[in-house]
Amino acid sequence: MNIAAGAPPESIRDSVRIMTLQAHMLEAQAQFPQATGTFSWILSALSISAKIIADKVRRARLENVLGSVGTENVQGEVQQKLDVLANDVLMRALGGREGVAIVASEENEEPVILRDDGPGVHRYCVLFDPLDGSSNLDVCGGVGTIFSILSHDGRGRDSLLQAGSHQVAAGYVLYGSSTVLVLTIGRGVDMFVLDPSIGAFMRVETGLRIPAGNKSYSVNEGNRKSFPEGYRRYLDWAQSNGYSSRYAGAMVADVHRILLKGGVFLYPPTAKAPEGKLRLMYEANPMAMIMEQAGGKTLAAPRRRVLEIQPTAIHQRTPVILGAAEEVDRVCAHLSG
Ligand code: AHM
Ligand code: MG
Repeated sequence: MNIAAGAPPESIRDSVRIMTLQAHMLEAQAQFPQATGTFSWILSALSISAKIIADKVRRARLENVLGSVGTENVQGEVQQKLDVLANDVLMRALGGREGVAIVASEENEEPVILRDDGPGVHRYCVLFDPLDGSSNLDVCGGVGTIFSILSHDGRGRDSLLQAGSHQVAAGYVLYGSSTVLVLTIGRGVDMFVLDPSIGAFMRVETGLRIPAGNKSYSVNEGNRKSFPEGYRRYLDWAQSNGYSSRYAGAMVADVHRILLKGGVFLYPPTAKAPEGKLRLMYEANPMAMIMEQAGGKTLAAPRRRVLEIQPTAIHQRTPVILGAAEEVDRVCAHLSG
C-alpha cells in the first residue's frame, strides 16, 4: 500500500503508534546530541528489573515466597521475602551498568559505592524502594518499585544528598492488575504498560496531567487521632462536602490513582512517626517530581516543597501532602487556618 502525501493515515498517528520504552528513550536521547546513551542503559536496567520483579510477584504464592524472612531492615520494619528478592534483582541489574556510581536502597543501611572515580567521569546515583507496600503482597494487593536518579557530582557518597529538585529522572512501577511503569525525565510524565506476551513496556500515554476536581482523599484514618489539628480540620471539611476516601496502603497504588483520577494523598506526622513515615529520597522525592511534572504539587507542610528539602541522611523521613494542585492548596488552607 502506498501512503499518499497529506495527513498521516490513522495507523501512524501519534496516539496509535507502537512505541516501546526503549524506542521512547532512543527518541528522547536523539534530542541531546551530546548524550552518550549512559542514561538509557540505566533505564534499561530498571526496566529489566521491573519485568523480573513483576514475574516474581505474580508467582509468589506458587513459589512460596510470600511472608517475612524474619529480619528487619534499617527502618526496623519486617522484611518480606520479596523485599529481599526485589532488592537483589535491582542491585544486580544496576550494578552491571557502567554509568551507575552509587546505589542506595530502602533495604540497605548504607549505600553501595560501585564506581568512584571523582570528577571528570559522568555517572549517576540511583536510589530506590525495591518493593513499596510489600505487606500488601500476602493479600494480592498492589505493590510497586519507586526510583530516583541523580547525577553523581564527584563528592563520593555525599553525592546522594541532593535536594529532589536536582533529580534527573524519577519513576515507579506498579505491579497491579497490569504492570505499569510511569516515568519522568523532566519533560512531562509518560506511562508504559508491560505487554507480557512480547516482554516489552509499551507507551500508552504521554504528557499525563492530574485531573482537577476529584473529591477524594487518601490517608490512613486509623492514625487520625494523632494527626496535627489542621489535618483533622481538613478531613472534617472533606467529609462534610461529599468526599470519598480511598487508601490502598501502598504509596505507588495511591499515587497512581491520583495521577490518573485526581484527589490528594496525605501521610502526616503521627505520634508513632513524628517526622512522617515516608522516606524523602526514594519515596517522596520521586513521587514529587512526577506530581509536579503532571501539574500537581507535593508539600511537606504549607509553603514547604518536598523537592526543596536539603537531605541530611539517606533514610530520612518527611510528611507528604501530594496530588492535584488545588486540593493540596485546600489541605494547606486548613493547616494554616
Ligand atoms: P514500606 O516502604 O515499608 O512498604 O512503607 C511505605 C508504605 C507506603 O507504601 C504506604 O503509603 C504507607 O507505607 C502505608 O503506611 P500505613 O500502613 O502506616 O498506612
Ligand atoms: Mg516504601
